[in-house]
Amino acid sequence: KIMVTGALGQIGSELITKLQKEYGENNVLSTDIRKPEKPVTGPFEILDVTDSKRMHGVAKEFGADTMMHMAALLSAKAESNPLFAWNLNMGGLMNSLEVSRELGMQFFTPSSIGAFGPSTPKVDTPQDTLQRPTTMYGVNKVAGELLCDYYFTRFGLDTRGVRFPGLISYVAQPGGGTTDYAVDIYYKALEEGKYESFIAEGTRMDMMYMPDALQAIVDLMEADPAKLIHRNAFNVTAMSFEPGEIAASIQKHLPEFNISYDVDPVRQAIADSWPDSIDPSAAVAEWGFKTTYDLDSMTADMLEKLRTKLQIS
Ligand code: VAH
Repeated sequence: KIMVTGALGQIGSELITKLQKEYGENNVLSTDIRKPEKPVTGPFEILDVTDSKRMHGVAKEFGADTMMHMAALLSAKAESNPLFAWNLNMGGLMNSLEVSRELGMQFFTPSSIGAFGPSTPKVDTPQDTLQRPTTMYGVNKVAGELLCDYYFTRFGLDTRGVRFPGLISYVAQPGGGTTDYAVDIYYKALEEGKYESFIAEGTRMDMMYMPDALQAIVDLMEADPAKLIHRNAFNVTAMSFEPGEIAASIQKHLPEFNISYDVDPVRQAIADSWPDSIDPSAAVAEWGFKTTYDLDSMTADMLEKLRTKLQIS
């Protein structure tokens, strides 16, 4: 029985559906700080992850044996409110680790390519390397990776996690991220036939289509623990592209589409501090990580699904 925090977020909202399909609707408890706008399937509880008592009570009441902690403030939002980001990201993580320890739950939370900084090797970033991020989000992610490792070595908690790249999806829009341009561009391509990118041309970042990200979570959580050398910060990625390349991929479907640039210095600085492409070989070797979508197959699927969602022929 799996409890998910941040169930209404960009990953959470699709993770719920994936988990219900894999394990049954009533075995997945969705929690989030806000009420769902439209009814969600399966059990739902309002939960502010900084409220440890309520988190413990909700987990115990549900009989959860697995915690997937997805509630967090993303990179750009965290930069605009670093103290709040620290309290939410680290307070929420500590609470979810403590509740998982007290109730003997298996634990998952994602890290990010944001856990790397400007002094990290930028191309084929290794699994084990220098991590001196220059954003509050990155500080939270590095501290989170270390905290999850600590709970494994000190308390034997079965903590697992991946460093996600930018995630692209059509269900719930990301909120306050730096890679969000790669989601916005598909909406704007269909709605306006053009997109003004806040990330500069040539800014290469790792990305992954949401279906592959969700499968990675399930595969890691079901992996044989004896085979895991790493645990809480597996590099995972499907592709690496810069705005011009995703624009070209869209133009194969919408030849009139054009991209222009109005760079946001804050999010550009964040993007510039991250790797260009990371090396996922440890995830492949230790738990069979694989992806099925590349840029062009993702673009085809995103445009098709968004035409339906946005009611655009
Ligand atoms: C962000 N989408 O932009 C998130 C993610 C690697 C990017 O951490 O902050």
